[in-house]
Amino acid sequence: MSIIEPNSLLSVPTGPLRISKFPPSSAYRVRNNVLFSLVIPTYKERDNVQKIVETLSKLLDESIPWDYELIIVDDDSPDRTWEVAQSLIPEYPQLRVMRRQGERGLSSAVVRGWQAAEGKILGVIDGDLQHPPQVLLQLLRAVEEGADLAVASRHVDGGGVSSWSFVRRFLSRGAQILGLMFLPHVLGRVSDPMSGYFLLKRDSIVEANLNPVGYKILLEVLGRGNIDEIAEVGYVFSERLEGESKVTWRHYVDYLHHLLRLRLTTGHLGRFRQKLNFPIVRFLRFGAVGFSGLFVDLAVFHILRQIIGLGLTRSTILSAEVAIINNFLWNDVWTFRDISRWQKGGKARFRRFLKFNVICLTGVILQALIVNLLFNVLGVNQYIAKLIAIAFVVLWNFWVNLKLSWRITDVNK
Ligand SMILES: Nc1nc2c(ncn2[C@@H]2O[C@H](COP(=O)(O)OP(=O)(O)O)[C@@H](O)[C@H]2O)c(=O)[nH]1
Ligand SMILES: [Mg+2]
Repeated sequence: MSIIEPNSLLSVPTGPLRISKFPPSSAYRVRNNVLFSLVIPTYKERDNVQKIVETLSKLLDESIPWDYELIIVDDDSPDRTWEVAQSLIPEYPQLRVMRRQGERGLSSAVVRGWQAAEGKILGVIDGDLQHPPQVLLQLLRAVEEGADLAVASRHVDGGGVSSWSFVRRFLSRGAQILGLMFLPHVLGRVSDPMSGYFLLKRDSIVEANLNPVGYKILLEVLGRGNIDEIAEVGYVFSERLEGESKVTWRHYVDYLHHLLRLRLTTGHLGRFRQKLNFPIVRFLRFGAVGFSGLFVDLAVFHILRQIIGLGLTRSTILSAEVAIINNFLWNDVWTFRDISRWQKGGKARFRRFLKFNVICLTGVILQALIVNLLFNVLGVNQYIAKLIAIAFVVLWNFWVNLKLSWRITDVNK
């Protein structure tokens, strides 16, 4: 076994974004689990990192000495924030640092940090000092006194935003109202669902399939966690002194995407879909890809026949194959993206492609059999027979590909 330096970087958890009941055994620290793990996501915060670590360590050393850990999750910042953070470890032994290189994004950074965390209480705070550290102790007390979740809120007594422009205030409130209309059972539970400063009991999100996009990790926790009691503590979002905000228009689009995803997978609709146990969204994508394949098939067929002058049979087979390749690629990068992400490499992809190909070709044979059966034996009109056969084969293609090509044991809609 190799000996790992005490101030080496934390390894980045891989696989689904799920928090296990028991913390991971840490390779280089022999100690009991700590009470509280606070994740600090950073991206280009080199000038803030020392100050935030210093302030938080001082605060927590006074209230729960040795019973906490600070986990900086840096997304491989070009300003090398992770390196600055790492150099602080000797001085702040409760600090751990993760440098993520493959994935990016605030919400998933927080979940990756929690996955590596040892605490029974998990938390998140911005790394730019806009979240006042003192509020942390109030949040901690609330969870220790029984709350499943304690949220620092700008919209209760004592809360506010210090220097936001009218546009940002407007967008923030607009986003909240839209979310309330879309997902009242999630956003209606707290006064500031956009807050990025909160603590929760590990048990309340254990084994939930977290699937966050963008910035709003609290929505994910509220939507998928098992949360009864919620506490809120007011805070004023202060001005940034160093570095700059990473919020762009892209984050508003991500937010809409996130709302839609939560709408489809939580609450009544989510429960209905769970009972139905059919991956509807995936199936719709598969159908859309199939539809695109139809046009590819026809276009290639046209080129081969009219421009190249190839024979009918060859053109038919070749154009069908091009359509199959088209469909495979779209399905691989879109319909089944979440699965293919974990089976990287050209070889694995090629294997998926071969299976996809065989399954689709089997589908064609199946179609011929069904049409024959319906038309010749049962006397069904030939077009209706063809339509029934297509519907059946699309389902067949989808289901068998789901189970075999992109092998999936746990359907995470
Ligand atoms: N790891 C990680 N951290 C991020 C990312 N985007 C933003 N952050 C951090 O998340 C916190 C809040 O981001 P910020 O841009 O200040 O958002 P704002 O305060 O709402 O304007 C800061 O600590 C950022 O460094 C990201 O993609 N990955
Ligand atoms: Mg900020």
